[in-house]
Amino acid sequence: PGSLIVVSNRQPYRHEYESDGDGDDDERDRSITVDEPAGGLTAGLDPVVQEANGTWIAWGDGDADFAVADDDHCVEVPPDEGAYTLRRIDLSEEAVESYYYGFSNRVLWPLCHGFTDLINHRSNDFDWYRTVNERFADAVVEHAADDSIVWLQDYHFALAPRLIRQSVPASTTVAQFWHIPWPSPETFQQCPAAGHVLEGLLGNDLLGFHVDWYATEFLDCVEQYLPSASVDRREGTVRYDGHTTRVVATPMGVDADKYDRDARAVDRSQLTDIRTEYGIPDDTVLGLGVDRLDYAKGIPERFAALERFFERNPDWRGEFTFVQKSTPSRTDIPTYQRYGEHVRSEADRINCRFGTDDWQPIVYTEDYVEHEALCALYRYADVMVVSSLADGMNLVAQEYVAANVDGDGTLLLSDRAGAHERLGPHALTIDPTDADGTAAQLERALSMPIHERRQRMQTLRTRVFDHDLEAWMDTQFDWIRHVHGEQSTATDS
Ligand code: ADQ
Repeated sequence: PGSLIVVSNRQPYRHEYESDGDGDDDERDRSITVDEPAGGLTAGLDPVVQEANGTWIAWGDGDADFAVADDDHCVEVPPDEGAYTLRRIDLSEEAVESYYYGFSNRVLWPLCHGFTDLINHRSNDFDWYRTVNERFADAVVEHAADDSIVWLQDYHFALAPRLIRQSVPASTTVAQFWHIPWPSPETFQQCPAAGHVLEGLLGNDLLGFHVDWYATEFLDCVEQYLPSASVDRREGTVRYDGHTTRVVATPMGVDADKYDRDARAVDRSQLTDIRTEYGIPDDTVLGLGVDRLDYAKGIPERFAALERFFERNPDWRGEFTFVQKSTPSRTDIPTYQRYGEHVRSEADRINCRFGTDDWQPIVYTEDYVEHEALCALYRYADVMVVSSLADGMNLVAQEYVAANVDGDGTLLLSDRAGAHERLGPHALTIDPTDADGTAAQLERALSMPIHERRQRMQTLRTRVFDHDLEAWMDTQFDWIRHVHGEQSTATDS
């Protein structure tokens, strides 16, 4: 196949332009710092796009002060190598408010995670979502040629695939990966413009989800809301408006070797530094939670289970510390502000209830944690708790396993996270809404014989290493080649 065009909301590189302060705003006087790709997917895709000399199209968030023409601008990245073109779509504040903070994160995010009471659909949001999807689609069409592969990421672009499909050569493959869950038809009923969203996605030649049950629910929704579509469940295809979309489940992995390597490079002194910084007594057993501060992650539910645990096990007071690392996210949305306040006040309340002069049950922090410190926490945490109420996959659970190089940690994992499909039987399964049950699993983890802990972690590690990010990427491109081949055959005949 030909050129590769990746589309995502977040850009892989951010350039910060700092003026030298002389006020003339001359570009040559500015110093430029570039943020490298952060986060699993971006860091994983970047080398692939580099190798393909492709194009990456993304919202130019944070580059607003760059003096360019009013239009989008293109830069060659990485900065000194120029392996591919990053095309930044410049969005107005109003567009961002409605497309990103609006339809994407006040409608599709709560909808797909089953929080229908948090859906907040404002009148212009869908129109802006469509306008932004059109902008991205137009940009893709400019770059697409015969045999190009267009690969869209996530729920910010439900409408673009159909727009792209209608305007590119038949030999161009349009694929998308949907990183969050897909809801049941009953929940999907609450989606404004539901038909447009489904039709948009059916412009893809390939549509990927993390796990089978999201793919199945997607097909259920298509059957229910687009009666003229024909769904072949055995093949996993939908035929709609003269076009076929293949729907697959391809669970994502993490760069396991990197976490393994980076965790081996840290030593106990880094953990000692972390303990000193947060006032964690030296000999306490460590629990860990690492999440974006998002209502889907079940952080208050986790705290409720910890409270139950300390009620039931007074002997563990002073002996077990839970470190919760949260990264504030989407803070322009009031629901997220309220959620943050609730999480912080619950941590305070529990700390007041059980804490002593030299020990706090929960060390809660929203500070930025460097990758090295994160690896130290992953390596030395005795128990990791992932208690999502809904979660497309959850990469944190897999990162913990990959970085747990001494092989003696225990993972408590929500049965509502996509990651449970892969890791379920070997982690300790929890129902995040059941505080008693979760507290009991924590007790079990803390009293588990070392040989059982090692055995479980060994199996988890095998799974995480066998299905790492590279394997996922290979699977994606195998499927893309497969549908590309099917298309060529259909075009030839
Ligand atoms: P997220 O909801 O952001 O991703 P997750 O899969 O856990 O959730 O990925 C978060 C990433 O950010 C991880 O790589 C993690 O290391 C990092 N991170 C999170 N909190 C951090 C912190 N406090 N400090 C440092 N790093 C932190 C969405 C979906 C998931 C899906 C992914 C990928 O919601 O279900 O697994 O996309 O498809």
